[in-house]
Amino acid sequence: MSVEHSMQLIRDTGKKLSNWGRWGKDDQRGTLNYIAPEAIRDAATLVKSGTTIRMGLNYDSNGPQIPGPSGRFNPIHTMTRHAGDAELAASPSPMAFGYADDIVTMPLQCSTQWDGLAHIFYDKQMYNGYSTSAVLGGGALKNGIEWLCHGVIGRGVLLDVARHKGLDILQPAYAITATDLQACADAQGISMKTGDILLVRTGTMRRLLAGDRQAYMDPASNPGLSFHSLEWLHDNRVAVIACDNYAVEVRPSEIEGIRLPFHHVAIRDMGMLLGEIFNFEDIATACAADGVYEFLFTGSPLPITGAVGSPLNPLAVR
Ligand code: UVW
Repeated sequence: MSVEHSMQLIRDTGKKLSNWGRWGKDDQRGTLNYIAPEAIRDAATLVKSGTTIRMGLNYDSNGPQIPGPSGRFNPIHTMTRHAGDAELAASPSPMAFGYADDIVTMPLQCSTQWDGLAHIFYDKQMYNGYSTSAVLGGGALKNGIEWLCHGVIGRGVLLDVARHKGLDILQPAYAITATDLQACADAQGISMKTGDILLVRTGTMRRLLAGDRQAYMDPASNPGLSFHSLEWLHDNRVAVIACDNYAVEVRPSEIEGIRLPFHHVAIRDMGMLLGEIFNFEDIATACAADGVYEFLFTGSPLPITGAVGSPLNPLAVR
């Protein structure tokens, strides 16, 4: 297939699954609009014991990034005031008061993150038809991540595809199909509902947790969502998808000449937030132990004005 043919497939799929205008011509929240207040109320009833399980990584130098041409690196945390400061030591407060301050320098896309709706564009347009001229050096004037800060809370559903297939980790470059998602949901007793926050486990996070960044970040062998699963997400009115790999979608790309075809349609045409580099190991263990794969999910982005992504601390509350 030529790149032009590949791009035509993206455009045709994008048009078919498009949500542009569905929530009005000024919308900047995309499929988060699927999460109605009733869905959040219902999700709150899933809290039985009050146990919280985190699904993100710590932001530190042990992150997944291998510095290279992408410009992404692991977080750098610097203290600007601390207990050892000469200035503080020289003039101790009579109240024994002291303080510490700090700065973090990090690409917003370097670890557990949301990819926002201004992160991906093609044919000079982004979600809801906004022009890419609204995403220049000053940040995103449209579809900035701050528009999503009220809403990433609702029913979280874990589809543990790796476990469903009897594997610790899906095979390298395995593309998770719509059939896989449905079979896994059926086996776990899950009926998808409008506005679900879908979490898909490939198991590949185990590579990173074992210290193998190279294997975790390898673009030649990453299991993830197939481009052809997008229709299933659309039909099931999924609000958000997050995965334990680094790009949600399978790598290498299934579509010749197009690096991130799933991103193209999910973010730009459907208006769907993508969650990357999530850690589902603990939640998967808890779900397998009691057979309950649904819970209250919370994980809003930071309201960084004009940002195209954000770190977060995703939690499952059971
Ligand atoms: C790109 O690499 C463009 O995106 P992501 O971080 O979403 O994988």
